[in-house]
Amino acid sequence: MPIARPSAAVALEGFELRVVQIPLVSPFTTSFGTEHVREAIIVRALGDGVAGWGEIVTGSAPLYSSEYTQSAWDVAVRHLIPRLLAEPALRGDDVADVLRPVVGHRMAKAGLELAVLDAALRAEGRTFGEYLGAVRDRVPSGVSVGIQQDPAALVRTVRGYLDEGYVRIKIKIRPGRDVADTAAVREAFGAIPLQVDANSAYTLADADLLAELDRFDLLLIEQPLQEDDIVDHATLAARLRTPVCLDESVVSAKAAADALALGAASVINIKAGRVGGYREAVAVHDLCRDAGVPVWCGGMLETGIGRAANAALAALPGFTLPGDVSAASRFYARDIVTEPAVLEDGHVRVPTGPGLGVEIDPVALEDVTVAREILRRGA
Ligand code: NPQ
Ligand code: MG
Repeated sequence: MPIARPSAAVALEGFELRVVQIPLVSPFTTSFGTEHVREAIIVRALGDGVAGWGEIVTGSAPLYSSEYTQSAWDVAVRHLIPRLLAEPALRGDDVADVLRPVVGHRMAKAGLELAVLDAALRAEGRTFGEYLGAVRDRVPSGVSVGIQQDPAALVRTVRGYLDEGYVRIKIKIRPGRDVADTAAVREAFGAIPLQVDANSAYTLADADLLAELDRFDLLLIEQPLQEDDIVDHATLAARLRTPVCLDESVVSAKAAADALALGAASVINIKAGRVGGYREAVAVHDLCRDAGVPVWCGGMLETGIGRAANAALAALPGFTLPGDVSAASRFYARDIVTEPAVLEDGHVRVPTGPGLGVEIDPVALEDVTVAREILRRGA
């Protein structure tokens, strides 16, 4: 179901951008590196009497994708925000079209779109979930577990999350930390819903090794190969019993359709930042639903802003697998919203207030802000 009713238009007066650095409760190790601090960009869209919040989910270095803090900041300041401020009034629905001439930079675009949508929906008194087409008031919560010191430490960490109530475990893998780690979790916890994420760490030459994971009855293997290895993913998928899920490769609804047509994936991870916005994320959802392909909502270690948006997105009907929408406490001791997402009976609630339905804690935000710039119309 495409978005039924467009958002109201906002007369934009400017944007505030902030770089934030938020300490993680524990280091998060993936095949591309270890993070101790989450760096991200917080966006505030300033309208006539309304404001809205967004989040650009880039990290400090171009390791997960080509975008990173400084690239997103630069393109937002020099190219994206000037295009938005050139519009006398702008609906959230039209942000993607206005920004379309700029190639790529999808995370930057998505964060700006979210801020405009939040402002418009707050002004209307409509929730982000209603706008997107959410059909649930809470979503099942999975957790993404980083690579640990050794398999024994991984089992201890996973046990902690299972005790908290997370309904699905995803472990990060990389060459040398794959079969034994997966085996340890499967042996320790039996038939729990379990999947693995390689973040592009393998090549097709590793197909025999990856086929060893077939014996663990995984829900899926996420992004084993490089972002543009669509054909190799199709070749690999034909050799594995484990369903292949794409993350990094799915940069648009068109990329999702192409991957499905080629047999490169049978499950898709949807992240609004990676596809350039929430409207595009809904388009990916819609085409997968029409094709009978299960989707789930990915995570980018969002603050309470992006996390609220993800909870709303994950409440759409096609999200039939638990996502990486965890409680804020999975990553942060102190969030920048007044009511951080909590885990209740293995679920995270979809906020019910206008717009994103979360309020910013101004002191917490100020404490993590390391750079700030305000761009005004006509300035
Ligand atoms: C994934 N997320 O599904 C991503 C990877 C990821 C929750 O596993 C900074 C920038 C930190 C980008 C951490 C999860 C990041 C990041 C993880 C991306 O592949
Ligand atoms: Mg992933």
